[in-house]
Amino acid sequence: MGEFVRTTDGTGYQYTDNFIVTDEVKEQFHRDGFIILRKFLDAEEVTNLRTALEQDRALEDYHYARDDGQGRQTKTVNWSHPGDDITGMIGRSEKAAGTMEKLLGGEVYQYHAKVVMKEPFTGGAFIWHQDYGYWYLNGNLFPDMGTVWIAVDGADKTNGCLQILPGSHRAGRMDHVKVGDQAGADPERVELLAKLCPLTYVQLDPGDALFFHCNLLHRSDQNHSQNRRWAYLVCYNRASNDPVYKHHHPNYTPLIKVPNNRIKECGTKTSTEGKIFFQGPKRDRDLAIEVLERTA
Ligand SMILES: O=C(O)CCC(=O)C(=O)O
Repeated sequence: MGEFVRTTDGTGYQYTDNFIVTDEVKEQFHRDGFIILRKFLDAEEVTNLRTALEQDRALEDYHYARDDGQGRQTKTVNWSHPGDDITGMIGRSEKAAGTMEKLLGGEVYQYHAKVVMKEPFTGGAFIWHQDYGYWYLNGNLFPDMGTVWIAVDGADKTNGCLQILPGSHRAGRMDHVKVGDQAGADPERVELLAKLCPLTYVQLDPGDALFFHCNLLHRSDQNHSQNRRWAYLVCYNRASNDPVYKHHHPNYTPLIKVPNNRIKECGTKTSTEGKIFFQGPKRDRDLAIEVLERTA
């Protein structure tokens, strides 16, 4: 990296109630592999979400850690179905699910949701990967999948914000190889692609959201700062892309969408009801690593 560092500062759309996914927005998503919606959650919504997550016992009870290969661990809590609490209402909202449907071109369902907890001074790193690098192994035949990554806390270069290679999704799914304790995209390919798709730091304020395609290469650094970096992610799959293997994420389960005002109506409520948390040893990365080992 030279002195000049690309960031997403100043890019993206300001989300308002009138926001619609125009052809231009869709074109951008297909060209770059992502769009940013600033103030996707307004101040009240993101404050409620943060408060709810901070009070949510499930984060303590169900989180799991993975070695990041650099001496630290990533900390994540992951569940299958949207419930009726604030996390579920966000995932089921028109502005999240409806926007993703327009970007991916058809009905979607929640493939899973998660909170990535990058704590001050201890938060771990994620190596370069495509989500479809894992999800392909789960029997999702088409890359008709995407994630909305919502900043619960401010995310910048100092606390390990997401880094992306814009446009890299157009390279298609890449081989993923074992790197340390994680499965990451072939490092040589990543390096070559980074020359054409310059690395960009996704700096977001609380409530801002990144919608990204499942083949977009992304990673994030450890958190060496005093500022926590939590994010809430909802991953979607097209209804038409029902996975052909039974695995630890759900098959097509109709998503009951709700109007955006239901997010505020929820206040700071959280509930584990109907969510189905990952507790056992089968996680995306474990599974991916196992499959890689079996097929190596
Ligand atoms: O939030 C991050 O830093 C990265 C999360 C991620 O890439 C993942 O959970 O697959």
